[in-house]
Formats: sequence, structure tokens, C-alpha cells
Amino acid sequence: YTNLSFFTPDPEAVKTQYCPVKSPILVGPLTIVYSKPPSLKKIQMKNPYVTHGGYFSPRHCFGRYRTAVIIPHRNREAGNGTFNRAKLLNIGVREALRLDNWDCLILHDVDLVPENDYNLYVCDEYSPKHLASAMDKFHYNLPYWTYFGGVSAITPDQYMRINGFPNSYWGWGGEDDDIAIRVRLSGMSISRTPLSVGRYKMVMHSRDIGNEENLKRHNLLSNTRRTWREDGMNSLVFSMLSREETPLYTNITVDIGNPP
Ligand code: UDH
Repeated sequence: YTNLSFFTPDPEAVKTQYCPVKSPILVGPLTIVYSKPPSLKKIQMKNPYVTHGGYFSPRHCFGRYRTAVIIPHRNREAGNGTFNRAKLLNIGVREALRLDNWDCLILHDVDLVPENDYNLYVCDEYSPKHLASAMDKFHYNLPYWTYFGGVSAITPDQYMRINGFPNSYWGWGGEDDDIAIRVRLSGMSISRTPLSVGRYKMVMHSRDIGNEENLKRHNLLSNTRRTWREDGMNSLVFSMLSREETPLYTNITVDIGNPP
């Protein structure tokens, strides 16, 4: 925010060229302190060019990429059925793609805050990219080599190529490993932000009710190679409950059903 004055309000702003690949307003490492969470009103005031529904484009240059940030969440405000992160992400992607022709989808856990703004929310042309490579809760390291949880960047084409995410992982765990297997089975590999930049601070919390450990996950994972073509975007079923545009984001509430 310190550099916000760079974008002085200028109603006459005329765009003539693309934004630089490396933005001059980035600073690298950020200090994240969780004291009192800022109110939405305050966040709104600090981001005057975010328009209704949560859209933003640079004012003085043409953005190079169109990126959608999709955040699966439940219980932080409402809902008490069993959680299903991967299915919610499938729904988020389907709904986002109805709105625009995005170059890149950022799939983002709600409780992770980036600690370095050089970690660009931009996709890699050839591989799904893991952005949250160094979370504080894993001592700023990967918990294991194939880890693909937290925050990732994937193009719509890559997403469809892996048939999206599995709809069948209810509760906590396993779905991110399933996704990593899908990436490999569809002939791609995972690229990753270097550990020095892919740093995230998690809002510490204990396991949510309705997100108990999924004890079926090992069994499901051993079958991914047989199931991934049938379980994903092509088998997604849900009902839409509401769609609400707020000043900073669009909130979509859905009924994802219950585990079998
Ligand atoms: N999420 C919700 N509501 C829930 C559960 C999960 O919104 O009830 C979303 C949210 O975006 C969250 C993401 O799913 O960031 C991942 O879920 P999680 O934060 O529960 O998973 P994580 O592995 O942490 O990050 C789990 C805390 C486990 C405590 C373990 C104690 N040993």
C-alpha cells in the first residue's frame, strides 16, 4: 500500500501500452502481522480501483493476463455439511469461466496470506504451478516433494486437460495429492515458485467440524489412475443457491450435496 500513490486518481488516464513484465510497484518480502483484522470497509478504501464484484485492471497500462482468484470456503461464515474442497474448486472454475475468458485460475485457500509479492499470480504456459511452496506451518518448506495444496495457478486448458479436480474427496486430505497424480497422468508436470519467494503465512486454526480427516483417501488415491477421467469436471453436479456481488468480491453459495 505504501506505493499506492503511484496510481494517483486520474480520470483522464489513457492506456497506450502493456504493463511491464516486472511491475515497478512490487517490493518483494512483505511483513504480515495478524493483529486486528482490517474491516472490509478499510480494505475497500485502500483499494479504490477495485470495482463491484471484485474486479481490477491496471489504470495506466493494459494488463498482460486475465486472472481469476477462486477461494473455496465454508463455515467461516455459514454451512455445516461435510466440506469438499476439490468439488468447490470445480464449481468455482465452472462459474468463473462463464464470466470471462481467463488466462489463469488461482485456486487459493482462504487462510493463506502471501509473504512476497514477487510470487506473481500468473500461470505457467506448460505446467500447472504450485505457488504455496513454502508455508510457515511447514517451516517454509515443502512437506513432501509432490505436495500441491494451498495455492496453485492453472490455465483453463490445463484444468480441463486433467478433468478438473475429483468430486469424491469429502472431508480433510487427499484431494491435493489426487490433483498432483492427475497432472502426471495427463502428461504434464508441476512447476513451482522457488521456496525463497513462495512463502505464505497461515491463519492458524484447528480442524473444522465437518472437515474431519477423510479416512478413505488412501484407497481413493490408489484408484486415481482408474477414476480421473470419469470423476471431475465432466461429472460435476451441484445446485446454485445464490450469487452475490459485493464491493470486493463475488460470493457464490452452492449446495454440493452429501458424501455417499
Ligand atoms: N475450508 C473452509 N471451511 C472448512 C474447511 C476448509 O473454508 O470448514 C477451506 C479453506 O479455504 C481452507 C481450505 O479449505 O483454507 C483448506 O482446509 P484447512 O485449512 O482445514 O486445511 P489445512 O490442511 O489445515 O490447511 C487443517 C488444520 C488441521 C489442524 C491439524 C491439527 N493436527
